[in-house]
This record gives sequence, structure tokens and C-alpha cells, in this order.
Amino acid sequence: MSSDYVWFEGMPFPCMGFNKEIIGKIRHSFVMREDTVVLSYPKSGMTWLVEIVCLIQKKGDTKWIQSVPIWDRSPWLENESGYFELVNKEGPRLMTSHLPIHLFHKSLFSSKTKIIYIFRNPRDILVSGYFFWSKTNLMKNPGSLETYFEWFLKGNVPYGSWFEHIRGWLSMREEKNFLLLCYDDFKKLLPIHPLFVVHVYHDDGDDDGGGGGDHDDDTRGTIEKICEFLGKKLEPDEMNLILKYSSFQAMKENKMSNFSIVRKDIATNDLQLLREGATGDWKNHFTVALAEAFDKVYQEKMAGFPIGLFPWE
Ligand code: PPS
Repeated sequence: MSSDYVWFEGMPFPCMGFNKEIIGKIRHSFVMREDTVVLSYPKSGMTWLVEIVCLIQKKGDTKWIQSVPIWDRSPWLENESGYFELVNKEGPRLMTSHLPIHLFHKSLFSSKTKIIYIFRNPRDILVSGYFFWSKTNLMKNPGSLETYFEWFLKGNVPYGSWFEHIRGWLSMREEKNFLLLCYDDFKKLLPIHPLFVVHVYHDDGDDDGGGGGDHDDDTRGTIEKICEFLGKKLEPDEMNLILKYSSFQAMKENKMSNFSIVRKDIATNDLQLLREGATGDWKNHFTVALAEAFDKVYQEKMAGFPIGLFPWE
């Protein structure tokens, strides 16, 4: 295993901006309150979800999302600066985390914290992660997709095994303070309705209507679910603003959300958080051999989940 990580109890974390004392404090003393936590394994669409939650809080007003970096609006709990911001904050907090369930303080399970967990086809997560991490100094550069693929299946990537992450968090899926969302459902096409057409046309060339977000994907239905969960109500014009400003294209252009202002020692200039924004992009990158190798591990590790839970199966 690479030593180019920060390790905490056998779990690899990015090697900049993290330290094991803080992760230990989160686990042992960071008391959860009436907070909202947006959670995912990395590259599952968490930034999209945070943008939507911020827009819901402001009823579609874009001032906040266009003037404050996303990591200040919803601090990243296990990151050094995020932790200090959150630990000193009073009242209900909005926060972001990629932590596995067992690294949260036990108060999470007795508090009124609302948890929104987003998951995504792990093959797309793998491809997204390869392109993302390779353009950062947050982990050792894998050099090729094949090498990253091997690391991913072994859990030797930031936050460890996707399979363990999802199994851990999905154990909460029947809890009333837990909302489970799927990136791939967000991206399902609805019939185009003139009200939902978002500004610029951008043809991403794939067949899911994703990426460019000129069509309204099934984001509306998902936003309604999030509002219900958070106890918020939107007027139709507020909903349309949220659809517009959380679209792939709008977020790609919003420097407060697209990671273009991350510290230059962390990322290269061509890092693109909003890269494809599609489902099924893995088919453009996996060879037949990689796809078969992935399926084999997937079948073994995902045994026991109910049929129909994962839309890509
Ligand atoms: S991170 O760095 O772990 O927090 O990344 P995360 O935000 O979880 O995931 C990044 C992927 O989400 C896609 N994304 C979107 N897709 C569609 N619409 C919108 N608005 C959107 N915002 C982010 C982003 O493009 C990354 O996926 P890939 O496949 O790399 O494009």
C-alpha cells in the first residue's frame, strides 16, 4: 500500500489538508446536533447535492452560491479547516463528509441530524476519481487507469473501499433521518417540458442527456424529495431557479463551486471537477477485460443487497 496517504485505522485519506488527530476527534468527541450532513463516497455527485441544498436554503437566490466557496458554505468535516470551522460554530450546521459510517461520533445515531447520502455507479466513480485525483497532489499519481482500477478494487484510494462505504451507510436506509439518493436517478430523462429547459444547449454527445444538462434530468423529482426531507417548501419559480443554477453547465461556470479556486499546490490547472457529468461514461474507458474483472469483484462484494436497489444492475 502507498505511504502517500494520511492513514487512520487502516483507512487512506488524501495526503494534504488531513491529519489523523482530527479524524480521531471526529470519531471520539465531535458531537452531532440538529445538523444536516451531505455524505457520499468521493466522486458520487456530492458537490451537486451541496449546491442544491444551498439553493433550497436560499429559495433559489444565487447570491450565496455565487459569492462564497462551496467548502465555506458546507464545510468538509474531516478536512482540517472544515473541522475547525464546524467545531466552533453554534446552532444547526450544514456540513459535507466522505467519512465511512464507523468514523462518525456515536451522537450521530441519537441526534436529530439529517443525513443525505448520494451514491453512484461505482464504475463511473472509478473513472471520475481517476481523472480527478491524477490532477491533484492529494495522492500518488497512478499513472494509468489500469493501475488506478487495481487500487480502487483493493480500496487503496482516498477513503478506502467503495464497497465497504456503501454497505456501511446503506445500513441506515430505513431510518427516518436518512435520505438516500442516487446520482444515476438524478440523471434519468424526463420528457422535456418548456418550463424546465435550462439556458444554454451543450451537447455532450452521450445518450443519457447528461453532462450538458440542457434537458431537465429527473433533478426536479429529487429536489422535491430533498425539500420534503428538510421540511422546506418551494414556489414553482423558486424550483425553476434551483434547476437552472444547479445544472451541470451553470455549476461548471460558477467558480465558487467548480473547484477552479482550490489552492494551486493542491491541483494542476487542468483539474476539472465538473468533467462529464454523465452516467455510463465508464463504457468509454473500461476495456472488456476491465469490465469483466469489475463485475466479478462487484458480484462477490455486493451479495445480499435487495434486487432493484441499484439502478445500474
Ligand atoms: S468530490 O470531489 O468527491 O466531492 O466529487 P463529487 O462532487 O462527489 O463528484 C464529482 C462528479 O459529479 C459530477 N457533477 C455533476 N453532474 C451533473 N450535474 C451537476 N450539476 C454536477 N456537479 C457535479 C462531476 O461532473 C463529477 O463527475 P464526472 O463523471 O467526473 O464528470
